[in-house]
Amino acid sequence: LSPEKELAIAIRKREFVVHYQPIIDLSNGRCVAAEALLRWRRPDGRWIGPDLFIPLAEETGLISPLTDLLIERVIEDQAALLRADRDLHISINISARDLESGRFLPVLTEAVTRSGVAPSQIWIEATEQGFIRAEIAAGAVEAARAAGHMVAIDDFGTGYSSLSLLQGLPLDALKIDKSFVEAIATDAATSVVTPHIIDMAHGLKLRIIAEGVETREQEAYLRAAGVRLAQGWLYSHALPASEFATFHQDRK
Ligand code: G
Ligand code: G
Ligand code: G
Ligand code: MN
Ligand code: NA
Repeated sequence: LSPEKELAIAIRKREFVVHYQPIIDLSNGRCVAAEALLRWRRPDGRWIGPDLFIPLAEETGLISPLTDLLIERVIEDQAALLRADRDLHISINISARDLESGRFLPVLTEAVTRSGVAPSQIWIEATEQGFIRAEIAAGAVEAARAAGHMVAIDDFGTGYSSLSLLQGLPLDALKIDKSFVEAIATDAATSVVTPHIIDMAHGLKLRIIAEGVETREQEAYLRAAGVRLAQGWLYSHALPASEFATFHQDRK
C-alpha cells in the first residue's frame, strides 16, 4: 500500500485525534486558548506526528478531507468547554491548499453554528508559505475575518515573508516561531532579530503569540517586550482533550 493510500484509508477510518497545547496570557498567567495539533493514531497503537503526514496530505490533496476531520474533532472535543467559557479560544492550523480552495470556511461556519460556539472563539493559523502561495490569500483572510474568526500568520520568520506581504494581508495576529524564542538571551545570530519582529508586529497593530517558550527568562523577556500571549513546554505540552479541560479549569 502506498503512503497516499494508507493516509486516505486512515482519514476514512477517522484514525486522527487532536491534542491541545495551552496558550497563556502573560499578563495574568491564565489559559485563554489552545492550539489544536493533529495526531495520527494507528490501529496498532503507534502515533505518527503531523510533521510526517501533513506534507503528504498537502501534496496529494488529502489535506481537504483531513482539515474537515480536524474541524469536526475540535468541535466534538471542545464545544461544551467553549460554550461554558466564552473567553476561551481554540486555534486551528489551515494549509495553503485550504486557503486556496476556501472550502474549510463553510465547513467551519456550519460546525460553529450547529454547536453554539461563537466564531470569535475559533482562531485560524496559516504559515507564511500559505499566504505566499495562495494567490487569493488576502481574499481568504478577509472571508475568514468577515465570518468572525481571528487570523494569525504562523511560524513567522522562517519563510520568505516580507513587510509588504504583511502589509497586504488583513491579519489579526503573528506567531513568533520558536527558533526566535529559543535565541532570546543567547549569542545566536537570530537573537538580534527577535526584538525587530516584535517591534514590527506592534507597528502593524498585530497581536503576538510566542511559540516554544521553555524558560522563565524567555517569558520575562517577552513580557517586558509587550508580548501578551505565549505557548510552550514551560506551561504544557499538547494535551489530550480531557487533560486540557483540567489544565484550563486550574488556570482560567
Ligand atoms: O505538534 P507538532 O508536534 O509536532 O506539530 C508540527 C506541525 O504540524 C505544526 O507546527 C503544524 O504546522 C502542523 N500541524 C499540526 N496539526 C495540524 C493540522 O491540524 N493541520 C495542519 N495543516 N497542520 C498541522
Ligand atoms: O504533544 P507533543 O508536542 O509532545 O508531541 C510530540 C510528538 O509525540 C508528536 O508529534 C507525536 O508523534 C507524539 N505523541 C503525541 N501525543 C502522543 C501520545 O499521547 N502518545 C504517544 N505515544 N505519542 C504521542
Ligand atoms: O503549528 P506548529 O509549528 O506551530 O506547532 C507547534 C510545534 O512546536 C509542535 O511541533 C510542538 O510539538 C512544538 N513545540 C511546542 N512547544 C514547544 C517548546 O516549548 N519547545 C519546542 N522545542 N517545541 C515545542
Ligand atoms: Mn501553528
Ligand atoms: Na508554529
